[in-house]
Amino acid sequence: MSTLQIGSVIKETETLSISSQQLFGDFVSSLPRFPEKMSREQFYPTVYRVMYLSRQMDEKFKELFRKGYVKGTVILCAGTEATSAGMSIPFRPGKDIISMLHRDLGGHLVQGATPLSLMCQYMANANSPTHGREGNVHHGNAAVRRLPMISHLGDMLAPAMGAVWGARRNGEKVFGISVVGDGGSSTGDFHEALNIASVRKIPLLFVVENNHYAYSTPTRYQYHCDRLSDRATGYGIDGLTVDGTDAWEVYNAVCDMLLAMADDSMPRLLECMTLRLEGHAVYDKAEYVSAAEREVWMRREPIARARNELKACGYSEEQIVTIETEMNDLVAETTREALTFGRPSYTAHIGPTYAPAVPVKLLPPFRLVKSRNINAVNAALDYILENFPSAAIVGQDVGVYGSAFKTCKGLYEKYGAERVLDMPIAESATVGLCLGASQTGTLPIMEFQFADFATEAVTQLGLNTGTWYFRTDKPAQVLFRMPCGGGITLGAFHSGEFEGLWSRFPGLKLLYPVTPQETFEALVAGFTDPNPCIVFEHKLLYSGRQGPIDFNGDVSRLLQPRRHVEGNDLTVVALGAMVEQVLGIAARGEYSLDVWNPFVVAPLNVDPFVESVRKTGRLLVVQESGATAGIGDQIISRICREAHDALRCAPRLIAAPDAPVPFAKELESKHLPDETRILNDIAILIGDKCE
Ligand SMILES: Cc1ncc(C[n+]2csc(CCOP(=O)(O)OP(=O)(O)O)c2C)c(N)n1
Ligand SMILES: [Mg+2]
Repeated sequence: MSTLQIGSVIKETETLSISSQQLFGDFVSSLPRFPEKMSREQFYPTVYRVMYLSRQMDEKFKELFRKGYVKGTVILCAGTEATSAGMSIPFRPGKDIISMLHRDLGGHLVQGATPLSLMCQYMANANSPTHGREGNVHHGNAAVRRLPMISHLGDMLAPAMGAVWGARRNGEKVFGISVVGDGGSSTGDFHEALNIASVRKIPLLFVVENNHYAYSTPTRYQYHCDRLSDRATGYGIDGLTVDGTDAWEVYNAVCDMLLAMADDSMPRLLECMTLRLEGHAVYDKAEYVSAAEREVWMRREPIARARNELKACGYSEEQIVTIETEMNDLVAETTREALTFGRPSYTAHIGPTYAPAVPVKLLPPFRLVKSRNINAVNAALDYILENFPSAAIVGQDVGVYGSAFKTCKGLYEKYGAERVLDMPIAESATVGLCLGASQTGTLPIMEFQFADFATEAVTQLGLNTGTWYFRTDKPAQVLFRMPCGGGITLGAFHSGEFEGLWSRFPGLKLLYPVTPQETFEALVAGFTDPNPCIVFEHKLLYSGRQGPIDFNGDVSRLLQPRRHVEGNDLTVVALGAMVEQVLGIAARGEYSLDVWNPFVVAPLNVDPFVESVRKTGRLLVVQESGATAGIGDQIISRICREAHDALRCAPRLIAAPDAPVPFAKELESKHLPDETRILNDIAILIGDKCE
């Protein structure tokens, strides 16, 4: 017989018929969660089991690392167990949003990650929850709201905040917990997320695991305030510092904060003063920690403290050893089983980077006899908000003001403050908010005021959002809008396109419409696509030519390159405002041009261009940005590789110089490609030199 105490309930089970893993699963699923709270006597046997297991798994990971079964950055949790287990127990698995850090094995265990799944993750074997795609500590289960880590410290906070926000918008009374280290608390995203959570009243518990070091850097070189929790005051929220080696103190603080959050729905900041008893990772001997410092730490060693508390609660040495033996058996059984799984294979386990298209019901048709692009954007946003109740627009000045280019005009009045939200100047955390919200039933649309400012969010958008599907098997459906491009004398920081930059991040879809019809379709298709999509809206084209919008309600075939003019002598692929320049030339009828807008800039489909080049034998690509790392060179190199036999001469690229976009009109107009340059290249390609 084996005894298992959960709170006050004692279960007796036949160890012969039920595996240790199953027993532990039962234990976790019967843990009391908020608003239930355990007494001290119930708490210690519960938490000790988790803490002890976490430490034993740590030891096993070390051993497996030495033996070569575990690779990569093996980050150990020794010293953090009381904080990790104590803070996580109250949260409701599958309901509340959980985002933990690399030393939170205990937290993952009480939130339902099985020891076997964790062991397989560390071994990166075929049974690993990320299929071996992601690093040891980057696991989670987005399907049950346990969001995975990425390496970039601080960037997990905003998605957790967004997931709480997204769920609460749908009436779910959920909370969230998101963990950061003392080191991570210096990142911009830490501050951006705290600020947004406070402004928007999002009940996320921010926990700082302060273990006195970030890698080798002591906290005196990281911040200059007494307590990190003091920073809460600056955001108008409550903060508290507790002894993170005392599980009961951590647990009580979290329970109290949850009660308070249920009352006022405000976020809270909890700093847990904890320990890192090993080096940063297995390869680090932590020689920078003095013997004296370590000796002080060891007096607070959390497992020994919890063991003593267990004795104080009336547990005999024999009973404690029974718990420890059960956990040792569990680790042994788990290791044995984990070692039976094979290695992942590229074909079976790598998985797609993009989420497959999901059938979207036929939407209502939409028609406008005449529109400019600016109205096309407004009409598309209105159409989306009207037809998708879970859609919400976030961005700077999108509310009453109607956004910088007035593309959101009237939407706030029509749909209200819960669906059109002004955001602080915090692009990175706003992207994170959108990513998180996409996981809990909200469909966010984020407007960047200018495409240039999206560089503030490269990690959140390019790395976190872009790789989300690959890492979690769950789509991240978010539409990002980027007003872009030059030609209106706004200088180097308000004229960029950056489509080449964003094309370097697999997982993102980039759409670049030109006409009002394309603009409407790009926004609706980008919104309904299960992947994160960026729509580039060229600012010069906002007030460009008028055209009709005739959308039949079918989004299934919109993401295709668009041919604007059919011709036989030269294939011209152009982007953004350059399409209009080329169309002006084509309209004069002097040359027979086959003019294309790729429309989907990434992932790039060059098949129609290849077909066109097979007809014309010549290729010109025209883009507004500099040549380096641009889409133009991507198109040319792909066509050279795929249709070199059809090319009668070398393709040409027209691009701006690789230089900042200058401000003065006279300078900018020379910087950007113009009709003269395009005509010149057309003449070269179609003329005698290209026979
Ligand atoms: C943005 C970023 N910069 C640098 C790193 C490299 N790095 C990984 S862990 C670490 C130290 C983290 O310290 P802390 O946040 O205190 O967490 P702890 O490891 O102490 O739990 C550093 C510098 C990173 N992961 N992310
Ligand atoms: Mg630290």
